Amino acid sequence: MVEKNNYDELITSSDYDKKAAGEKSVDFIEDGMTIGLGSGSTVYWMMKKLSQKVEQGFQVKGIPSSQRTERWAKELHIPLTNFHEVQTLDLSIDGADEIDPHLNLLKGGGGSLVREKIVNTASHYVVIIGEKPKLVSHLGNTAVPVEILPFGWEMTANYISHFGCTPILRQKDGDTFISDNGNYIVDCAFEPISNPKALHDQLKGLVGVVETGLFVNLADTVVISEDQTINIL
Ligand code: ABF
Repeated sequence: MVEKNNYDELITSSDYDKKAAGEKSVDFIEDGMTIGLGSGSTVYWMMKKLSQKVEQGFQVKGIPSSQRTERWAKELHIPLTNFHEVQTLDLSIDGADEIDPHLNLLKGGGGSLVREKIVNTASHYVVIIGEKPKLVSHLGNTAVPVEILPFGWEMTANYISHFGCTPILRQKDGDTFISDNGNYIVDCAFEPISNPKALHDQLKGLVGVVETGLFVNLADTVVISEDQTINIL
């Protein structure tokens, strides 16, 4: 595996392959590990490859970060566990929407950010599977998802707007999107985010905010393709 630390070089090349990167990320999983199973289509390819190794006798147990991931794991016969049984994980493998040069992430496009952040935080090592277009100089090309409580959501959204965005209540199939945790998500478009941690802390401090899609200082490695990874510079 060629380890790349030249971020700029990676951000320009065009050859990426979601499937290949997802499958390559399985190399980080060792027999006997407890793993966090992320969410999203890229993670699906990781899980398909992992299920083949489980079929060959690989012993792993996973905690899913969304109900969709849990369904995939059951379909693919990947053994599951939960935080009642284990409180720390050896490794998490997850996707992302944006990845900056410090491996800070913008996540939550799929609406699973809260459980993803819990699973990632519980892990000793976090591998993100990302594709070239997701590598950005600053987070904020797309809106930041913020999970908020339904009670008083309009007040919470108004507080959020004071930080320079117009929170949009996420919809799905013509109705308000409800997360796996029974909460709402507002998508908040900010200018390019120069300090993701500061913005996360500001948002997280607001009454009614459950979690943000800004994942700061969590990722350890990003797998870009079958022969390219990025580690913390
Ligand atoms: C999850 O899946 C989310 O945090 C992120 O928004 C999404 C990425 O989806 P995909 O892998 O399909 O691009 O990781």
